[in-house]
Amino acid sequence: EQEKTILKIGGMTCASCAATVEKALKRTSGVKEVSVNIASEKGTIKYDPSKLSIEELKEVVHKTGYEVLGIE
Ligand code: 9UX
Repeated sequence: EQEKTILKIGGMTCASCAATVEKALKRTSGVKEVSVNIASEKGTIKYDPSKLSIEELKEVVHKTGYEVLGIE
């Protein structure tokens, strides 16, 4: 099972910020693919919805110190 979501992420001001968010998501169980784009401030995530929810994905981002501004 796989779903794709795009999170709008706030507070990333450099490429290192984006890498931090990307790494945190990548090591989360149930996350299949992650791409965080600093310019668009969007994180595209493919994940298994039977393993984790969008709320949990948002929490991972929040715990890295950035904000989830919305879901697309
Ligand atoms: Mo992005 Mo930071 O710079 O200390 S990782 S602002």
